[in-house]
Amino acid sequence: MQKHTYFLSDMHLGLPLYNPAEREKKVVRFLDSVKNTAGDIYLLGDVFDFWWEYKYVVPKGYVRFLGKLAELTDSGVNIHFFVGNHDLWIKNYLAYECSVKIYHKPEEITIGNKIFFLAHGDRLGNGIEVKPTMLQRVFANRFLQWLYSTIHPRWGLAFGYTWSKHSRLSKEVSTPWRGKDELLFRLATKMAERSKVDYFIFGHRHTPVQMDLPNRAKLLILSDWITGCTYAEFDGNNIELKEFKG
Ligand SMILES: [Mn+2]
Repeated sequence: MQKHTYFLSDMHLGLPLYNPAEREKKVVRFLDSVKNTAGDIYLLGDVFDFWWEYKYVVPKGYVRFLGKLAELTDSGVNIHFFVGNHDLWIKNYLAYECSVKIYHKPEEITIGNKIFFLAHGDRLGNGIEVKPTMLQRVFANRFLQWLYSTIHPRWGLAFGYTWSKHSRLSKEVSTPWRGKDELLFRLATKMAERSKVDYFIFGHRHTPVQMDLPNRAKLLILSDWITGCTYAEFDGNNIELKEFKG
């Protein structure tokens, strides 16, 4: 049987809103439901609402989710983890403990006879990767990351959780999709005109969208798993946005 490929994003695990325990269980039920059909699973960012790992310490929680990732990779499913703007500080713990492959940049990937352009969807613009903002530069600065790591987790993680929750509540609660005015649509259109990419798949916008692009390419935006649960499934020939009903 031809194995299928699945794409999901923006689970924001740990966000203390809309029943976080049930959200984690729903994601786990989804992963369990595809374990026999999946060859590859792509997690396209903001899997965790906030993640910071220290040399000997990782955040509490997520045991069902992490256990399911390990179970799937142990059984031969490839799990790919693109970091988002909420979990860009993922280092090597998940790769080591759950055999997940971590990506810090957008990637062009061939699956079957189709070409996919995959990214979380932040920091993208007409020049593909746009100049980071001041805050993004601070977040990505190695020295500041090292400095932050020296703060005791009691305070380092507490600060991170507060920032993350505030950031979600203040500006990132799903805003309506503006169609052809959206940056991700314009970027994908421009790329589709001059590349062989078939499918552009992003998260970040928290609202499911499917739009046609030049050269018969398609743009797919995944929903979050806070209030929705739309994922994309590729069967080797066709791709479809689907809602998880489990
Ligand atoms: Mn998000």
